[in-house]
Amino acid sequence: MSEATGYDASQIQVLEGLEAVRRRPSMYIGSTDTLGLHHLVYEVVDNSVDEALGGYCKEINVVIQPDGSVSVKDDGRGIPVDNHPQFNRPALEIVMTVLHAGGKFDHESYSVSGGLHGVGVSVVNALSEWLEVQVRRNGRVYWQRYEQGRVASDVEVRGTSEHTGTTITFKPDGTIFEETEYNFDTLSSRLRELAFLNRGLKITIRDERSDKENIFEYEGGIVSFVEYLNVNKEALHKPPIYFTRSKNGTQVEVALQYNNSYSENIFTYANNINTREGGTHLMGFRAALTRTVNEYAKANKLFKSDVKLGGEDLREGLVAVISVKLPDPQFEGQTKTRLGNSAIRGIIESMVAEGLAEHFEENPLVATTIVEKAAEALRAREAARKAKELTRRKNALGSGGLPGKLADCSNTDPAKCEIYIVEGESAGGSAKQGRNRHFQAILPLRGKILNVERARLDKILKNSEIRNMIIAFGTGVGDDFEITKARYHKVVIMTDADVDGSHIRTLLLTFFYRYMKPLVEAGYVFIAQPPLYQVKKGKQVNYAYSDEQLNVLVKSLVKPAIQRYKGLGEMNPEQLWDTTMDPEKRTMKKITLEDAVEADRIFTILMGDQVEPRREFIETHAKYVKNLDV
Ligand code: 0RA
Repeated sequence: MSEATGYDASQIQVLEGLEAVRRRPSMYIGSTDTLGLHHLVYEVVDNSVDEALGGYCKEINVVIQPDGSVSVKDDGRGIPVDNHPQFNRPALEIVMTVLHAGGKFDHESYSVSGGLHGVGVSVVNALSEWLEVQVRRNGRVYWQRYEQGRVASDVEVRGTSEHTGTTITFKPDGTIFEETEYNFDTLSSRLRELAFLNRGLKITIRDERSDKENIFEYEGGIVSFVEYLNVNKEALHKPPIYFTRSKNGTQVEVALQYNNSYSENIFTYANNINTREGGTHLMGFRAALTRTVNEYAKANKLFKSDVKLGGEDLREGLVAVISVKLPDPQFEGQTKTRLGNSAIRGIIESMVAEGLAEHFEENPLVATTIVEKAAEALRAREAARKAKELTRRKNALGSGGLPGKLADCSNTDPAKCEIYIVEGESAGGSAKQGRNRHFQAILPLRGKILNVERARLDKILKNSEIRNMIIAFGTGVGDDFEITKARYHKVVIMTDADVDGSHIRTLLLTFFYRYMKPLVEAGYVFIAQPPLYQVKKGKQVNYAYSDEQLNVLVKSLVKPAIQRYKGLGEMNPEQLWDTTMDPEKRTMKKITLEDAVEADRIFTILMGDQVEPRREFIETHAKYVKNLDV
């Protein structure tokens, strides 16, 4: 940059701004782990999507380069390059280097404020080892390079172009991020979601490291999204219900479809951000759904007596996507993913009630199907209530009412306590002897637990293994689940390293995911990693936790004796402690729920009642299924 004009007071401000981002990156992108790393891409893509929302951009191409950089290309208007009067520098440079300049000087689309997104591309620039931007605009191609957020070259004209658009290529700074490798599937999931949410927008992703490619383009928008979520389930009506309404600058789009399962799956978005913690738009939707279906049933005399369907009855088998676009969204909650704008609740409720009522009038068959499904759920709920009472009463019995099979720990501080769910009575016995009884509790499971994907809560609660878990955890279950009552902050699944063990693990994870989701979200669920082999040479005993480790050990020890562990039961208590339970030495896999869409699909496929998709999934993901860590 030119010394004479460039380095004035405003430039010093710029450097201070970006320096603040580099000093405290988590304030701007949430974290510097792999989540934060992926947020860099989302931030750049969001800017391109903003162009699409304004009607200026039709296609976005993301490429993961072999050198670890990522490029995001769009065919929007291109970032303005003319001189910015306040800074006396090209607008492009300001957008890339000034915090919150975001650049939308004149913008009227729903760009996001607050939350993790919408912090601006300058944040990505600040956290990149280098970043290059190319702008196609005014018949020309412009280019500029930055290093760690600082201008490394003036804006250059590098040719001509008949098109408009922006390409941003950046390499995340390895001195800031703990992890710098991009995951194709993680990026793909978010890009697919964005393509669903923005009907007709074409988003492609190519991985130059592996030659993988995905193209996402959905003419059906969120209707396609609901069909995608339901693809392995049996829909009760086709196509999904869809309507959209706008009022005072707030737009709502709703697609929903019931299936014959018992779980609910609602995805809500505010300005394209997945509001995992729900919020006022979700409350408005729920209230409208309950009210409208009850009103329809009453007006059409579908019930003999005075039946009232509850909100929970209408959730059974419901798959819905709710997408609202609003000015100035307020994001609240622990992960800033709950929509807080209080006025939205009423607005959404009235818009959804109107849209639904209209759809029911025009499609009475669909309306009756939904009423019948909910009425059946109501009957089952009555039965479930009785079963739950039973669990609760047992809970209140003497000695804390804990299950007889539970070997509890003596510490009473949940944050320090762990519970091992152990496959089989014999392994359970070893674990009880080998554990540290101060903070480790053991609950052995007899055989397999019930497949919760194919049963209602009332039946699930009749299963004694499941009841024992609920009582031991102390949290309750389903709608009554309370994370603050958890008696352990680590729930460790410990099963054999064979097909049965992996099946039991999946059954348990499905149960936690469907009925104790906050437990998973809180990061309380772990999978123990017992060794696969014992490798012995004379008195020296080693353990291998993978085939790779085994190979290394065999090479270094020369002619050792190898024992393959088929089950936990083959280890004595001391070995079990040493290899799998001792916090000083063990490794455990934490279960995360980064990608709820994918998790739901996997559980449906693995545990649902359609055989064909499961066979296909297992054939194509055989290795993954063996090690399922959704
Ligand atoms: C500032 C103003 C305008 C567009 C943009 C920024 C813009 C930013 C990005 C980031 C990635 N792709 C982008 N595309 C556009 C409005 C431009 C105008 O008024 O012509």
